[in-house]
Amino acid sequence: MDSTAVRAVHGCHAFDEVCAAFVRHPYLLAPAEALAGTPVYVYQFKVNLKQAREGRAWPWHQDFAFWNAEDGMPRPAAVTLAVPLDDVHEGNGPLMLIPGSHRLGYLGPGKVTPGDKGDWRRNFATDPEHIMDADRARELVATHGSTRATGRAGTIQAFHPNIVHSSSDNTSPDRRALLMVSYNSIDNAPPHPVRPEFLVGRNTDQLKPRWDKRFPLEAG
Ligand SMILES: O=C(O)CCC(=O)C(=O)O
Repeated sequence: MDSTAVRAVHGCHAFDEVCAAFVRHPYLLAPAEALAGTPVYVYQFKVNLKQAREGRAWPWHQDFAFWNAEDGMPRPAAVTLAVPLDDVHEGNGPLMLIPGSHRLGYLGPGKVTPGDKGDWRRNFATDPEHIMDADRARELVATHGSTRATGRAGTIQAFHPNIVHSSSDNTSPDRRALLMVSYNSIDNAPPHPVRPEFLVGRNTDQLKPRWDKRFPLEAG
């Protein structure tokens, strides 16, 4: 289907003060550091938009397959914190994850060539490169099951760069906007990134926590 609906917005933390404060909030930064096991910086910031009845699926994939092949990220020593900006339900295209698949390492489709630089624009379409073979994904679902990341707007979901995930079309009347901050270990920055800075953060200094009362986040 041809659509001019915006699919994603990237890199806002680099120019928008609210987004810059958000990525430094201790409620995000502390779990990111704990899960990465080191100080971190923002590798990628994006809001994936699935407009009502128009937002399209993402095929099964592992994020590290893209980050390694396109940017030369050395190791999957990163973590993504996803924060839904809308309530997410079964019908508006939730993330689907295969539990435990991050422990299996990189799963194909073929050999990942670090720094393999295709056209990055291609990977924002609905048929990106580096996706997983559909039969392989079906086998994994049969073995490990799958789970949908549904929940209220504002919940924080954390996932590993090797977890196999996908999402379905938004067939509902409700928008699904999902903010995703991918934090990378400061000792795991790609040495020679090529993709534009709005996709691959160039400021690899350790992020310092900053409380900000505009974000009255509740522990829960
Ligand atoms: O926004 C989605 O539904 C899926 C996004 C995704 O898998 C990704 O950005 O890696």
